[in-house]
Amino acid sequence: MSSLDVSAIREDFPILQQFVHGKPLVYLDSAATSQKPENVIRALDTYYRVTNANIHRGIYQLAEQATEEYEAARKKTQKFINAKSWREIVWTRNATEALNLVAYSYGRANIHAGDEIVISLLEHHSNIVPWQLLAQEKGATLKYIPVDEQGQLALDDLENIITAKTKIVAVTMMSNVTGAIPPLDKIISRAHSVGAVAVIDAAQGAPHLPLDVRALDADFLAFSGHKMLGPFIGVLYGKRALLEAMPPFLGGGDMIRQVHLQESSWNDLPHKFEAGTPAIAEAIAFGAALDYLNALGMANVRAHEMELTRYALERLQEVPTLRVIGPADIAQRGGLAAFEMENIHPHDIAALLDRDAICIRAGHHCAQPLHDHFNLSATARASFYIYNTPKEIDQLVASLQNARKIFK
Ligand code: 7TS
Repeated sequence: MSSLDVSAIREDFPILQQFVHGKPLVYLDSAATSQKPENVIRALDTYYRVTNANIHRGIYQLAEQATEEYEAARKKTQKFINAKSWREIVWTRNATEALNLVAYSYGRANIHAGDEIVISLLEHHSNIVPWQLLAQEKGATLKYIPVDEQGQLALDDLENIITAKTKIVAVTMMSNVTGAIPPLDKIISRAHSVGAVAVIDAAQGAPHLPLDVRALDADFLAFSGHKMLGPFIGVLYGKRALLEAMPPFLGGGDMIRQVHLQESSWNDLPHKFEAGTPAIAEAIAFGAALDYLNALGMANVRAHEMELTRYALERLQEVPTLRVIGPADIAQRGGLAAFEMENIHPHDIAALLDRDAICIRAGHHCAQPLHDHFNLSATARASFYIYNTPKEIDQLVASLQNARKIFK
């Protein structure tokens, strides 16, 4: 019994009605990008048919309406993550750009030689490389919170990793490989006890888990709209006092108050961080995606994914030589299963599954240090969302059994 009415949900996703290679599409790659419901597609369509104008400058009806809808979507985002103010919500291209914004703007103003930046072995490259660049430029040290054998963060030594020298702690809310959901409260309170800021990569967390930035006490938090039913747009949340004190990231129109020949002054938050014409239609349609998720309830989304994951882990055990990585405890993991199979490369698994119209991902999933740690060059990964069913997991397992026979 699902917490969601999945057959009704599936009706809302046009792409899921599709046949690939003559078979119904089984989409198990939502960790890469989610599919989009009718109301999001309609919001994009309506924007271009009815409202299209540039925002924040036109003194005419269309421009005012576009601005109003764009800013209304920001307020929906504020509510969705329980931020204190809409000024704390900055639109970006994606989670990657949001994390880079923090590394460039906050990082370059606050990190000095000898400082330490702490991240974890679970991180996606988006939450590794910006910190490497910052540490190299400033002569700072990059340290890693290790993982245990189940692919969950090991916090036993946290006090020796996050120290008085630590200025930034940047960790994921959910691993896109092991699915691990780290105990962020412990990490954030340790960061704050040494005066460091906590940056949370919620690219996988925000789409799948209830999220309250104030309860979490995150200083910065980044996520991508496209992984949570929305279009290609990203969000950076930052505590207002921190954002106010930060220098701009990109310069240009909209982010300024006044421009003179040699210097300029900056616009109010959040516009200071939104140079140039933003992704207006995408922001508005992201608001529609949040309407959709709010109507389902994030607690129900989480419960549905826990049920599916429990079923998937159980059924995948039936496939000989298949080994799933990640925590065994469902409460500690999100809705995905990365795995390896003896004698079959993950790319071959994905290619064989594609013949059955099953979409999974194969590779290092932009988490190469984690794969290196486990001595894996690649894994195959099935990831789940609100529209996936136990029947699709049965199809996945049948197709994997068939792949094993072919490669035997
Ligand atoms: N952080 C995590 C934890 C992610 O899983 C991803 C994307 C990102 C950051 C970057 O998001 P972007 O929207 O800025 O690209 N993860 C994946 C994935 O697992 N497969 O494709 C993209």
